[in-house]
Amino acid sequence: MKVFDVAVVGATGLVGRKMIQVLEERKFPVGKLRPLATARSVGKTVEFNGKRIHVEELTQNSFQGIEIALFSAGASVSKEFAPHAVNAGALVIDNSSAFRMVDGIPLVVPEVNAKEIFHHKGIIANPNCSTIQMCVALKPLHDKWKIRRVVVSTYQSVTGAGQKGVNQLYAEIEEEDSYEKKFPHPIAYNVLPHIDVFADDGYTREEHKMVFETKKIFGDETIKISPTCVRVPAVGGHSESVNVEFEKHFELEEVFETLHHAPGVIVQDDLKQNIYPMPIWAHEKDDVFVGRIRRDESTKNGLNLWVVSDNLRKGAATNAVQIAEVWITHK
Ligand code: L14
Repeated sequence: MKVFDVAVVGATGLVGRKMIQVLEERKFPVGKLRPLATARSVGKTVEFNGKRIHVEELTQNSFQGIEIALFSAGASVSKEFAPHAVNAGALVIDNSSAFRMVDGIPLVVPEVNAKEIFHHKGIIANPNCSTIQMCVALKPLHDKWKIRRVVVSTYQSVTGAGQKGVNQLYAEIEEEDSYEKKFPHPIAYNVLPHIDVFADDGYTREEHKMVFETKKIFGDETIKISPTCVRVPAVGGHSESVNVEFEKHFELEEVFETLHHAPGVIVQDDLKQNIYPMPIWAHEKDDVFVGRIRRDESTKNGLNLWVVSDNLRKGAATNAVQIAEVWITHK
């Protein structure tokens, strides 16, 4: 069987480590694995298929012989080093926001627009985590009833902000006095309507991503999206309250049926047993969980959903590895 030499850039970060774990779990045909990170992380090791592998310093020459490079070290690292990986002949799958909205660069959720994978010119962008899980849940519904407008509020895990975000939550709970503050306010016992940085229009960049990336992934500029992105002291995944207005009439049973058969979706909706999606259940799973499925009686063709997924997995590492899996089917 053909195997592929794979680099992971940002190998010691939360997403980078998850990428390596997911490559192993899904038995991706890896020849050599090359974990790359900034000089600070050199000396660390990662474990892959029972072997300890030393982390190497990321340089322009890191990509010799590499066929697939998974990037998750932030947008500035991607902008600087992805071109070197492409020049070395690698396919870059980039988890940062650097290239997502660049014309001609595919932005892919395999359940939605896998065919875009074959139009790449060296780089494929992995969408924002909140956007991925919403798109997986909405795509099969959009196909049937055509979405006019979405109002979404997110409840995002501290893991989205990386290890420092997780550390701040635990340090505050443990009442430690010295720790690096990742968020501008306490996150323990609190809720912050603020993810990524503010833009000039009063929205955050995270909210912008949900609007623009969804349109690009669906290939449909007509979908209207009104987002509010919120950090909550959760760890296992992002949650979203999603209110949808369709063009066409639907029956609620058809929505259940459609989601039940949708790829990557698991319906968790048994109110008598208090079953609905939660981050503690989504944690370490690769699916998108959908529940609280009910009609919005306040408008025509309205629907409410609650959508939860592990943002480090389907929202990042798993989606990236799934893109690579589709690509190698044609190699
Ligand atoms: O654009 O802090 O992929 O939760 C996703 C995680 C932006 C920040 C992205 C967070 C990031 C976000």
